[in-house]
Amino acid sequence: MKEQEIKYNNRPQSFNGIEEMVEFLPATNTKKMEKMTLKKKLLIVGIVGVAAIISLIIGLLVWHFVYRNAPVTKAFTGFLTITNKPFIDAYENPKTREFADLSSQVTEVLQNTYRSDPAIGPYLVNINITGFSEGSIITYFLSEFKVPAYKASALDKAMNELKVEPIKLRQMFLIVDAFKAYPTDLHMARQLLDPERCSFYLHSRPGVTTQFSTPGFPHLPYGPNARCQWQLRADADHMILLHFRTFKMEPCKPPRGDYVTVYDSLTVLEPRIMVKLCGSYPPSYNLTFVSSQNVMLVTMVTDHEGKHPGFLAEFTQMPRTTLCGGSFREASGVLSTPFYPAHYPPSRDCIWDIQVPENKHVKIRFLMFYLLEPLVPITTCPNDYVEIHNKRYCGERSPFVVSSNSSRIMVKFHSDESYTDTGFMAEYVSYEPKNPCPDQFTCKSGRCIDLARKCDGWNDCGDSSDEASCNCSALQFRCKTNQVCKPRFFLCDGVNDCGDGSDEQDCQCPDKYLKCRNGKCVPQEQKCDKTDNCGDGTDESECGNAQTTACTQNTYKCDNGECITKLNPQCDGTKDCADGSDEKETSCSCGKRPYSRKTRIVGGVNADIGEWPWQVSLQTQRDGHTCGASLVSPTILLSAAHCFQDAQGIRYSQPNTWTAYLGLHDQKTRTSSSDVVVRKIKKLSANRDFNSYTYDNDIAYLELESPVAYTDFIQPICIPESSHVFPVGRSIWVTGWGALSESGTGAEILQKAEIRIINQTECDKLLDDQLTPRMICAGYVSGGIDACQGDSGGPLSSVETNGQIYLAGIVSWGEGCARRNKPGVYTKVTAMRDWIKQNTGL
Ligand code: 4AZ
Repeated sequence: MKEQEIKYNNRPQSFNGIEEMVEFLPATNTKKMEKMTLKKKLLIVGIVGVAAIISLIIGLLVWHFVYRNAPVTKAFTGFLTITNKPFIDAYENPKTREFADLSSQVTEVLQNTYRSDPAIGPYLVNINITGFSEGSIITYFLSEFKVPAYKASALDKAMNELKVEPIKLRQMFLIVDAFKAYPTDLHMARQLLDPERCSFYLHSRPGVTTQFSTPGFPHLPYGPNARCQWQLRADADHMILLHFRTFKMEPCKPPRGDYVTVYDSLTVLEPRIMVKLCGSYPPSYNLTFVSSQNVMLVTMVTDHEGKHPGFLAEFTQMPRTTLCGGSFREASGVLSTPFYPAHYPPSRDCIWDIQVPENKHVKIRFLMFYLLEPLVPITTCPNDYVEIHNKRYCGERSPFVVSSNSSRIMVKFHSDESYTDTGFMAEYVSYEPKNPCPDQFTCKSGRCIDLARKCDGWNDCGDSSDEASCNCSALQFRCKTNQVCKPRFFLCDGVNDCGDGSDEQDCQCPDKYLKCRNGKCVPQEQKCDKTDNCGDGTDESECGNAQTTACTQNTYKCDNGECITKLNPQCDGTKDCADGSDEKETSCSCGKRPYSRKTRIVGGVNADIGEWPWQVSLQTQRDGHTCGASLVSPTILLSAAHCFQDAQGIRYSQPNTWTAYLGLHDQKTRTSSSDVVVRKIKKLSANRDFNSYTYDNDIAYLELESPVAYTDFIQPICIPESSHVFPVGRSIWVTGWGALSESGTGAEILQKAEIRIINQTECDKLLDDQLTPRMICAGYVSGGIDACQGDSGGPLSSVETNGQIYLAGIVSWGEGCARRNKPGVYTKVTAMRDWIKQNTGL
């Protein structure tokens, strides 16, 4: 109402204004008045016109001088070859007279060459010779230009097309060849140029391994805002083998953060980057690189924050060879990229010509395949690739098979001049054309799998051919679209196992109802009404900001006694409790893996070193490894009560029967590995309510004789609060050195298996109603492994969305191991939270 009044009042006022002006003009001499008005009008038009032209000119001048003509700085790094001069050692040291002399000669060559091109010459500011290397003499340079903005792209083009001519300099005749220059970041190039500023020049000697590291390693972390370079050289006709023994940099934060770059060149040349590294790698990761020539450059650029140890690297030289591939005439054999498992060298081409006996056919099984380059389409594979039957393969691939319908197959490998990877490792076998997989199932792809894996609900072939045309058993259901049989316990578990959603279709609540985690349906309007209508907290757990509420078993209790409704608020990065206790450092510094990268292992189920640093091996003198356990503090382990039942005259219930091995990976090295810490047990206490018939309350804690220091291999896992929910579909892992098959022997290397939490009701049906509320079920998703004898007491580790890892369960029991439709049973840690707190104080 008020607004309208204002609008009404304003308008007439402004119209009145104009009308008033007209009215006040003298109305007696209309002619004169018209003339005057015309003159005035012309004058105004003239003034406006002139002003417009002036502004246009000013604008153009501003644009010309400030933008179009404004000088921009451009820098190029590159190299050229001097073909009529021998290399001498003194050229390796920028401080020698010989270096200076040759530098000034090449600078002159470059100056003359640039000047001969009008798109380049006038803009040259500076030339720096950054190094020489053998072959004949390769000269590396940095050239700087100042060029009007509008001529910058012409300069780029001219530099790209520039050719150098043989040049006579005073008495010297330099024949130069193979000029190449690439745009570079001047700031970075200049910083690396300064020899006083963290630059190292290293030459490998025959048979000697030369080490280098980030400044201060291993006692001091590397500095912030660092620009370091290590120029590595080998003798003529040699190549360099560079290996990072330790690599612990800041976790990757692309596109910024700390990174180390390895170049197949002596200077920073973008197209010669072999690898860019960040984060940390476990010692088992083969971080080894091979150059194509006798030089390499390692640079390190760090940002302004973080404290990390850095790297320790070493390099050796070996005679240059481009040999690879070859003729293979045996019935079977192995092939791999040059220097596998080191990264293959850049600029290589190999051909394997494989011919098996005439009456057989041949197939190649790629067991490892890593030809990954950043930002390269894996459909066309333009850079590095393997080519068979005119089809290119690249990227990172899980094991696959390529078959030939003849006795011959040709495998081509190509690497371009930038970015290298681990490469591939493959085996070829000959086979009877009529029976490609004796005693096994032949997948459509030619792969062979165990007969037992046919129709088991898992896509073992990779192309689902093992799951086609199966009769579903009583414990299975059939997916709608692809007709594949899947275990019934996959129904309604929130994961789209069929791919078409048909296994999750009839599980929905009616319209306007919300589905609770426990399967109940409640009306939508009950969501976030501060009443736990589901009975499991679902309808109150995702209500924006954490709200305080009455405490129930489904709410998170803060240290100040208040309870909040938010789902899994612990250590999620947001302070939800008024006192901040859900984010307190003491309870959040757990469940972290020191190594961010994974080792690439053949076989798949071996754990990586340092991947499960809370995993403990509990051993007895008589039996060796007997049970697993999880480290939850410097002195406390959690394990299963049933491991500590006296039996066969052995006092398993006594602490002095046991020894704990922490930081262990391979049982063979338990006494020799420096990563392993051994502790006797001071105190052992099983849950008094443990029932040895039902395995209810299967939990125990052990106290180490003395605390352990946390290392890259020893870390605690987080204990979840009782309200913590582990939803289906999230990665959950079981690990241990238990039996590899139901009646098999234990593993030497720590094993891991990705499994899935299974709906309690479904699992109870499968296990004949043996579950109690203190148990959870989890079944395997692929690989056919499960927890088994010897895994008991070990962790069921849940990787939460923030990457932190929580102890969801403790390996407890099962009907056999990895049997179809017989998931493993785990002690539910959330149900034991109070017992843990009362007994350990944690
Ligand atoms: C055992 O005997 C055992 N498949 C542990 C776990 C499972 C089976 C047996 C689960 O310690």
